[in-house]
Amino acid sequence: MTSATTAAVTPAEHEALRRALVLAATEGFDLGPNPRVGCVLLDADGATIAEGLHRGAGTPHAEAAALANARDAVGPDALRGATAVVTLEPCAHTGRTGPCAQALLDAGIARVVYAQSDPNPVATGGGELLRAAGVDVVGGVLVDEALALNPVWSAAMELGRPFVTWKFAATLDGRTAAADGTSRWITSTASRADVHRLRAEVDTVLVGTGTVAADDPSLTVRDAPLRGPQPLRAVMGLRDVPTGARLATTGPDGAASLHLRTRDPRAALATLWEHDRRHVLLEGGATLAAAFWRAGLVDEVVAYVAPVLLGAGPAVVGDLGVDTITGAVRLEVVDVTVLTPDPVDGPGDPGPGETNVRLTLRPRKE
Ligand code: AOF
Ligand code: ZN
Repeated sequence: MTSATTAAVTPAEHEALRRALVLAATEGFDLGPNPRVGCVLLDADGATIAEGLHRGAGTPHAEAAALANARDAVGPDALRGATAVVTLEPCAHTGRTGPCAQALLDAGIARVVYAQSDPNPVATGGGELLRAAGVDVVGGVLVDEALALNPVWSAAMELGRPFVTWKFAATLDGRTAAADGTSRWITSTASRADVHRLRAEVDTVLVGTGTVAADDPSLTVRDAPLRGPQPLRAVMGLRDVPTGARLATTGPDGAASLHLRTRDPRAALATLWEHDRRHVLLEGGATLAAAFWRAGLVDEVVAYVAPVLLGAGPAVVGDLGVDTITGAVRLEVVDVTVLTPDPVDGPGDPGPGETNVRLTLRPRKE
């Protein structure tokens, strides 16, 4: 990995990289299998020739978009000796589109400044390829900012599997239903709306076949703006999914479902990875959640907690194999948000109009 101090780049390059980060953050597509990437091309005086950004899998990469824009604006010759400033190391692979490192070389680019090294093992190597061809290459500038642009994508690429967020909604004593199975309404309208916002941020929602049998959930995004396709509705387990199950039969156009016939969380994630999935929202139930914890495959927790006590009923998570306090699974809290009721829900009404708390947590790294 190459790292660099800001001294290795000119003020114009530094400014261009900031501009590329803003471009990617404001106009890039932050869902699906690919990262948000921005690119700015500078002439020898540090003036901007053209900009480009990536708009989602299958569309041109940021570098290719910037090169095309430059050719339209000033013609191909203006690129000889130019500098490309990119938020991510240019790719070296032929995937959905061609290799950007080669495209930059072919255009006559003399210098490349990038932020994050490409963590994708399939695409990495562009920096070396360019350097070997005689291009002046500086990587590792504004890395934290570039990582913040694609935190889930970056984590998934490092892990080589989808990033897993476990979501649950429960009473203060960690129960998801009463002893007789009834569960309406434990969490508030605001909590339930927030779950839809959360679903709209992931590419896959995963439940066990037991949850399908018990609750028949539809698992679609309904009450939140959808910026991309509906998440894939994946079901894991050996039991059959009933032919009339909501998640297999109903849903808006493009809301696909997939049955993973495995009990092994790692195998399930490997299959989802093959389907280009980067972010899985684990939504139930307790046995499935326990299996993911036992396999060390939970990366984040989002907990909706209602001010309700039941004292009996199913717990949010099954047996974790913990029999003494030193074996406890310890998490750290990264965010606490109070979800206040909307006045139309009737503040103080049991259930819909109550105040809930959303906790975001991460497993502690030993
Ligand atoms: C992008 N946009 O601007 C850059 C990317 O599936 P492909 O062929 O589109 O390749 C995706 C990989 O290419 C991605 O994981 C990343 O490693 C690299 N660079 N990808 O989608 C871009 N520069
Ligand atoms: Zn590329």
